[in-house]
Amino acid sequence: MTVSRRAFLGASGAAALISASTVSGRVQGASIPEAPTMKEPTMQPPLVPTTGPDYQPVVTLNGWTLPWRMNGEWKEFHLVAEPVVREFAPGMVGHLWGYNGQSPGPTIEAVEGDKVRIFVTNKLPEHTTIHWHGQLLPCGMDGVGGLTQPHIKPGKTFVYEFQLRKSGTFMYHPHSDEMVQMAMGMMGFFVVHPRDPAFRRVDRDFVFLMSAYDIEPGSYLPRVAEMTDFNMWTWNTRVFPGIDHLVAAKGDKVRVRFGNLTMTNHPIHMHGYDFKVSCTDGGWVPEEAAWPEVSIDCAVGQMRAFDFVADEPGDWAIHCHKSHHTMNAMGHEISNFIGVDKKEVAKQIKKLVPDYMPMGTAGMADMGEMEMPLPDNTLPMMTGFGQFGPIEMGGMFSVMKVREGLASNDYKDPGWYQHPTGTVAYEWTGESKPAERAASPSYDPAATTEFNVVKPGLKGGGHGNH
Ligand SMILES: [Cu+2]
Repeated sequence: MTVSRRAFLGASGAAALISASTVSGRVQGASIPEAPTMKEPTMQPPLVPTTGPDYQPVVTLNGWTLPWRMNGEWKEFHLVAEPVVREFAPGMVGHLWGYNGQSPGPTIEAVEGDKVRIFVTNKLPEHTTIHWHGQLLPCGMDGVGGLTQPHIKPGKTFVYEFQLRKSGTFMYHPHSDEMVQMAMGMMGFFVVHPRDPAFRRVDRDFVFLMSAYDIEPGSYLPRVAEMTDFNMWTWNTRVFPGIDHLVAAKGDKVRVRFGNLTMTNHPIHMHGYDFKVSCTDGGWVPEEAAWPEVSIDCAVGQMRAFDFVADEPGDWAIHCHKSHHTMNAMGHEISNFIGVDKKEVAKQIKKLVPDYMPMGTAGMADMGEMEMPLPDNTLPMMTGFGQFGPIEMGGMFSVMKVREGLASNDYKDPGWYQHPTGTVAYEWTGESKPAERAASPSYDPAATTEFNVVKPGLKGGGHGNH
């Protein structure tokens, strides 16, 4: 039997290593690593490690991984807490707080056993701290302002140093004026890879954090005192159709990891597959104990990962199953007009408000095809187009795109799935057989209704890391 490095480090080995090198070393000299910053809200290529053990780097939806430098045996990172402008989807930005140019902050990736030194510079107008959610570390590194450390005042830089005792799925966020700072978008993912590169290895590993905002249509700043009534439900501070698609090659082992820093739970559902819950923020679920699901409820403050083998090609929806969380900001106060004939009242209103458009007498699906005049900096409540028509979604919705023959590091949007002939639901006419139908009937949005004016950038399939 071969002894893997993991076996060597496992349990008592890792504990011995940690106590032998009690993490205390103060930074030598005055050199602080540079703090890279990100301008783009699009998915950046995975950051392949050039030092230390091999691992499969994660891909952060609409995000990036923070580069580090080695300083002796320490891996050094530099986070800057600062005001940022984050695009939620083409057509809307939020004036938020985040790290290194974006909200959420960059994903931190390191390896079990690594000693990490994380510099945190505060460029906010108020004090902050960072809590390393789920990490096992010395109490004084836990980042709870007032309890385990002084708050980091504006303009100051603090240093966190700890050894990563276990691999898994973690996050970071402030523990200092927490309600305001998380409502403003301050959070980030933290992945610790196993020291044994073969342990629970997958071919594609996607991560996102869920956050919620209350941004009045036409405005830019979240209302930070809101407790329950949020109107922007996001993955990595993005909403459909602005959320990157998750692209996988047929046959890949795929992992999706997510955490919840909103004020309510999110049942995350993916079509086309059953999958296993493989990891929580408490650690790996033993393979023999991993349970099957098609939806995973993620409570506030929790993280979950699920694994599956991508053996079924297609465009598979992945979304929160709370239907209000796959909607954007507009019109949650509207009344239910289903079955009401609004023609007469509409005539009266149009005399006063020429732009007025009655809607909702049959349902609200017409809102997916029409575009009402919207206030500036506001997204339609339901929007996005697929190859067959309006998708009528917003918020926490994306697509798992499984395709044959993709290169191992190809995350580019492959466009819509070309369904094999005879495999698409079809209209019954009493005449033709399914095999005679076109593989992918094309949909021309311009042909459907005179109201169908789609804003540039809102058609599905066009985003991703091109
Ligand atoms: Cu939800």
